[in-house]
Amino acid sequence: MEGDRIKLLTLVIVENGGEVLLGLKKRGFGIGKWNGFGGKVEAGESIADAARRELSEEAGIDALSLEHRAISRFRFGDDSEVLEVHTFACSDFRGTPKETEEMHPQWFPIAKIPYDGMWPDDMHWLPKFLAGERFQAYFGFAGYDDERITHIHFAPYS
Ligand code: 6OG
Repeated sequence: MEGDRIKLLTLVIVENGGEVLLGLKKRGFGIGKWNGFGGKVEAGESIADAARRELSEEAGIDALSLEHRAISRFRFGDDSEVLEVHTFACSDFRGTPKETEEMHPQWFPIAKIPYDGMWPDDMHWLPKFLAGERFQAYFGFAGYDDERITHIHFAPYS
């Protein structure tokens, strides 16, 4: 909407032979949740470069290729800020995931992804994402202190 402040963020979902790498967030926004790896896009940085940097900082691995597959937008309550999360698939990387100050990484078979311990939007989009779909999504949350989803909308990727 007009007047919205857009905050650009990245998220990388690492896939390897039917398993997905998730990290248990040890601090900051989403603490205690399993998620992909990512964070804020810094001034002067491309979105893909930010995705690569955050993956390296948080999981200790280097992406050799990244595929931009989704844009998800999140609003909490009637806040004018919208989080715009650019989500990439990575199936080619160098290094072995290691625990960092921010994340405890772990591989999960797709059938055992811990949706109960993730952001509640994830169960709506991650299965599509892992099936190779590209999309845009919008999720409205009740508020910052109330993570119930009030709106969901999917649109074609563009
Ligand atoms: P830092 O603030 O730690 O980056 N993120 C979300 N991920 C999911 N799956 N659902 C959400 O629903 C999210 N909101 C934010 C983007 C925060 C990281 O968390 C992701 C970033 O990778 C609300 O720098």
